[in-house]
Amino acid sequence: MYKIVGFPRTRAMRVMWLLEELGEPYEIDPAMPQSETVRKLDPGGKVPILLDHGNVITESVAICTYLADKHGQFTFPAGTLERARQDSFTQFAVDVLEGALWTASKNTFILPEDIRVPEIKDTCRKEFRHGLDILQQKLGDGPYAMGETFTLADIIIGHCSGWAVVAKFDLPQDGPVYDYFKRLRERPAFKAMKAKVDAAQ
Ligand SMILES: N[C@@H](CCC(=O)N[C@@H](CS)C(=O)NCC(=O)O)C(=O)O
Repeated sequence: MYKIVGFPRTRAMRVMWLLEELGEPYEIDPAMPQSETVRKLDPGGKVPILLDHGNVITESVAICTYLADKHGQFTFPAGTLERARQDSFTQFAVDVLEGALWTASKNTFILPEDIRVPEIKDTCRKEFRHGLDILQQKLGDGPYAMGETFTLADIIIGHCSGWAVVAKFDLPQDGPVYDYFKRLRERPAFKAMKAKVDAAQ
């Protein structure tokens, strides 16, 4: 069985969501970032970490890519143009959406207080908002980033939308991006993941 090391209310949600989509059983060690348990597995002390038969995989996007490739679901095959487009969506989410959210989080509660720059948060909010405008232009007519096919790119983007709610970043109240985020939250696997995250509080 897969084991996720990492407190659920973190980027561990991405891996949980994908494992729920895959219908694969998993257990969670809710270790906190920078704890001894985590540092033993990842010198950076970051979560999530996936253990697959004792093999350690770090970085949420790498973990999701590994799992999707391994199980042949929620991804297009490597070396195809569809995969290149899917990876573009994923990298866009990490660079633009997560970049803004993570910079704001770091300057709110992660970095040592004496090196935080709280003023940066306004810029992060604007960058995020701009990112959503770009997302709207990138999305086609289909229900998901890659059209009819739900992929791990949707999981990374969807996770960023939930993070934005917690961070009190502005999100659209109607329109295609609003509908897209709502569609993601309505997936049974998302709901199953969310129930486990809420239960862990
Ligand atoms: N790029 C990494 C980022 C992992 C990360 O920063 N996770 C946070 C929790 S969501 C963490 O462990 N933070 C602790 C720290 O940065 O010291 C990933 O996607 O897995």
